[in-house]
Amino acid sequence: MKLEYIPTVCPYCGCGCGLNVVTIDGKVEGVEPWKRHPLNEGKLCPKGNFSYQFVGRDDRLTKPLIKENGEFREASWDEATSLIASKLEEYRGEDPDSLAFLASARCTNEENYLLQKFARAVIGTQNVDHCARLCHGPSVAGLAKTFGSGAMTNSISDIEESSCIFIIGSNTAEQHPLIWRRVLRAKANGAKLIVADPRVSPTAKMADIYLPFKPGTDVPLMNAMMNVIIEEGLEDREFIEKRTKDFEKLKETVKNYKPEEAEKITLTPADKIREAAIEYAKADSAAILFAMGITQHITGTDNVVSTANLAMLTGNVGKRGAGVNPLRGQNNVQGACDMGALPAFYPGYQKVIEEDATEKMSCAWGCSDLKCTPGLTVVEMMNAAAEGKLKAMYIMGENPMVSDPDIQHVKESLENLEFLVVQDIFLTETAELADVVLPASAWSEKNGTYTSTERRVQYIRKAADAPGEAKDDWQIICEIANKMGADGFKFSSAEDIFEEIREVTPQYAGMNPERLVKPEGLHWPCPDETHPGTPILHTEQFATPDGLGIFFPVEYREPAETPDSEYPFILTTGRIIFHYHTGTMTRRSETLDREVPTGFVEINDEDALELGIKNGDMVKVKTRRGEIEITARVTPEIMKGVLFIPFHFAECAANMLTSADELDPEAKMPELKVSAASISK
Ligand SMILES: Nc1nc2c(c(=O)[nH]1)N[C@H]1C(S)=C(S)[C@@H](COP(=O)(O)OP(=O)(O)OC[C@H]3O[C@@H](n4cnc5c(=O)[nH]c(N)nc54)[C@H](O)[C@@H]3O)O[C@H]1N2
Ligand SMILES: Nc1nc2c(c(=O)[nH]1)N[C@H]1C(S)=C(S)[C@@H](COP(=O)(O)OP(=O)(O)OC[C@H]3O[C@@H](n4cnc5c(=O)[nH]c(N)nc54)[C@H](O)[C@@H]3O)O[C@H]1N2
Ligand code: SF4
Ligand SMILES: [Mo]
Repeated sequence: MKLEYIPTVCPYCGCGCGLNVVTIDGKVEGVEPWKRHPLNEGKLCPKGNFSYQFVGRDDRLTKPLIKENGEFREASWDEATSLIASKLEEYRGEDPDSLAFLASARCTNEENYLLQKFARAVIGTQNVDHCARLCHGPSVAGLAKTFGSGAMTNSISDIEESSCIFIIGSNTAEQHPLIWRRVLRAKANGAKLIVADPRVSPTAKMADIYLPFKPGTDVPLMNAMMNVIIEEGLEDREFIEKRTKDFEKLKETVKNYKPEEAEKITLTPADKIREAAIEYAKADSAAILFAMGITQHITGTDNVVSTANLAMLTGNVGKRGAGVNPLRGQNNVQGACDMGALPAFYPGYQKVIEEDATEKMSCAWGCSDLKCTPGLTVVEMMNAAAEGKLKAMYIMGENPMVSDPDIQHVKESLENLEFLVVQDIFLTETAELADVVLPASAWSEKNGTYTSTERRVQYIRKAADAPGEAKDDWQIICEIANKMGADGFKFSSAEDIFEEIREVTPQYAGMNPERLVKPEGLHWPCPDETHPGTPILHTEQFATPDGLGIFFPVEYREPAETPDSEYPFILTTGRIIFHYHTGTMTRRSETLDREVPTGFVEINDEDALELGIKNGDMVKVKTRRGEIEITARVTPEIMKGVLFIPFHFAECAANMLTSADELDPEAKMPELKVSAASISK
């Protein structure tokens, strides 16, 4: 018997915890702590602990599948990739923009880099996007506007040094458990914890100051906090003077948001707003942590801008224990964005609209027909497919039939395509609709790099072979590109691809195998091989052209839907600790599945009493898009008038109810956190 420990990185959330995969005679049998890993120091959350369980499932995809007369049949790699290559050539010949690509925050940097390169250099379209659009797109847009760069400003360990932590719209305890550990340590050292959330989430339960508030009213809440800070003279005048501009504009706007006025909109008691504002402003170093509660709105970018305004107002940027920290969700969503799997950016956030950048990339990739116009975003792709403008799609490692808003619309869109390729590790709800399904290897079966939420780039390591004929995503992309006669896809390893990434991505230029092999990895920006990496951004200057942070005042805008007599509740959606997104992995893990086998809707106990709904009853939840049947969880821990559904469960899918009609004008985010809904027995 041969026992091996292979150090690698957890495949789930953006914390980027290190763990050892344990193999017995080459088969994955478990995971063991990695004690020296700087982030998690040997600790794991339940998902990390059981992350090995789904890889060995016997329903893994093992052979390419081609659909014929509505049924899948097994095919050889040669047949499947030849078919795809000829179809893609056909659509490219008609119009490159009739094709679109979804990359994957579950895949490595190398794989995302290649998929966007394929879309751009081989097909000639900028239509490449991924789930960041439904996630931290507004963080990238909002922080680029204010700070000039859209990533977490500080590192995770740094949170421990905060004297005040303001968490808004993040259920850190359940969704980023190993960041939460640092929050608890800071608290044990005396830091004050302020949490704003419509639910008394496990995170909110630990707060020193809890601010309940109505979903979709983040802007007035934060404007009111800034109003108090300025009224009380607690702003950091020196920081404002030296490092920022347009403070007067902010002052003019927030003066109209007195806490008593804000209370009418947010339903947060005015004295609580005052208390939180003063606590945050008085702290030596105060950190803001936020996630989907802030971003998943048509005002997502405005909400993010508000967090940046608040931090600059109090001088809480560029120092330890402070900052504005969007907690990135997926294991490699930071990396997928860095690699340019976005329709408006090349690798390293070089803008598609800038001719210089487009010329540079054309030169690097040896192609001539790149356009300087951004391509379609996730929801725009679905709309274009429904309208027949998009003819074919290639989806690598995403499951929009559960994760995208308004699933009925997604289904119609995908069915309207002439040709759909899905590359996944399981036959998902989305793969069921494909013309060709390609089997990919999973995280423990390949080499490459992931970039965690704190911009830490780390190696993942192959521990065992993929099942059947499944291949690494990057190998599959290369095979199709080579069949199409493309240059620039003759790679023999993930390391080879990384060398090219370094050449075209300034933030990654200084990372080489000798440096990355260390357990600490490297934080970008790391511009050359002598550079130590950058755990804290904006210490001296912001990343804006003149180095100054910019205050952008924002006014309250209502969500796309507000409750009325027919749909009197606000439905919000999110996650729970045991499950991950569309459940393809956690629901195939027996330990996690046993914890929570299906979905539920949380409803406030007083609302439930009025409607005659008891805990455990089957209820119907309805919105203008559709309705689902689901079990009721009656609890005092959610605000009156608000419902909450975790979106992991296809049989009672929250996204049957959400809307894709309106989008954030800048980040194109749909309103996943607010829908008008009704509930009945
Ligand atoms: N267990 C687990 N962990 C995960 C994931 C998972 O699926 N499962 N997914 C990962 C990914 S990709 C992401 S993006 C992160 C997401 O991590 P989080 O953003 O922390 O998760 P959510 O549950 O979507 O939403 C967070 C909180 O927002 C609150 N909220 C609802 N409406 C509003 C509002 O209008 N304003 C504010 N301020 N708050 C509101 C909800 O009550 C909820 O407590 O988690 C990552 N980690
Ligand atoms: N209502 C509502 N909807 C939401 C959200 C919400 O809060 N509320 N949150 C949004 C957010 S933040 C996110 S990030 C998205 C997530 O949306 P998705 O990314 O669509 O969700 P996942 O379930 O993570 O899908 C990843 C897919 O990749 C596959 N996979 C895993 N590893 C590999 C691999 O190595 N190679 C390949 N090829 N495939 C692999 C998995 O089997 C799975 O099918 O959902 C969004 N949708
Ligand atoms: S906190 Fe995130 S990265 Fe760490 S073990 Fe849990 S799911 Fe994995
Ligand atoms: Mo996400």
